[in-house]
Amino acid sequence: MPRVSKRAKKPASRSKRRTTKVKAKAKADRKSSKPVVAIVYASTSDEPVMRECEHVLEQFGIPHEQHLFSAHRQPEKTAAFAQNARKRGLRVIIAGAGMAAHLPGVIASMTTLPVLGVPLCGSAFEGYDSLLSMVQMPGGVPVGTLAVGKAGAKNAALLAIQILALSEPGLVRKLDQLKRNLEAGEKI
Ligand code: AIR
Repeated sequence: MPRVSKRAKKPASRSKRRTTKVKAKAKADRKSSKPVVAIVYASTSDEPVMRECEHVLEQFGIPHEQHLFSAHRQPEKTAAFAQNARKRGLRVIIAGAGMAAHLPGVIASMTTLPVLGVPLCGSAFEGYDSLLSMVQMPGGVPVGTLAVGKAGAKNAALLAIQILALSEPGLVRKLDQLKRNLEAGEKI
């Protein structure tokens, strides 16, 4: 009589199969260098600070894309980007703007992807105006708002990586290493 192993593998549950599929897709997207994070900013004046996002994403090998458009000056381009972002395979959007900084909020109103806002300074109010424009979103339309300026740009990229790390264990190892580096006194 054939012996039946007690440890015979049970078929994976539907949710487990789906999680495995999502993880495999995330990994495949990263391998194919398909952008998973978009960095958007409203003016060339914002570029030097928003470059900090790019540096961090590059350190972690995250495929990303950049766009320059403003919710006020190019409203249709902003809408088209937000409406197509998920279909194009993006997973997180980082948007930076100064003054009456509506870019992340407008994008967030047209997508269900997580949107991270970086308030930028340069106006008479030194970023306080853009901080309030982003952080004071009405209920139902969240924008994860970071600090004003360079620290916010770096942290937006790190937070985007932490979101991606929820389904990519390889990124968790890199984030743990960053914590050790910070503890040893290194700066990002
Ligand atoms: N801005 C441009 N369109 C909408 C907004 N909120 C912001 C830019 C920049 C500031 O206005 O994000 O920080 C000044 O832009 P510019 O192009 O006049 O130098």
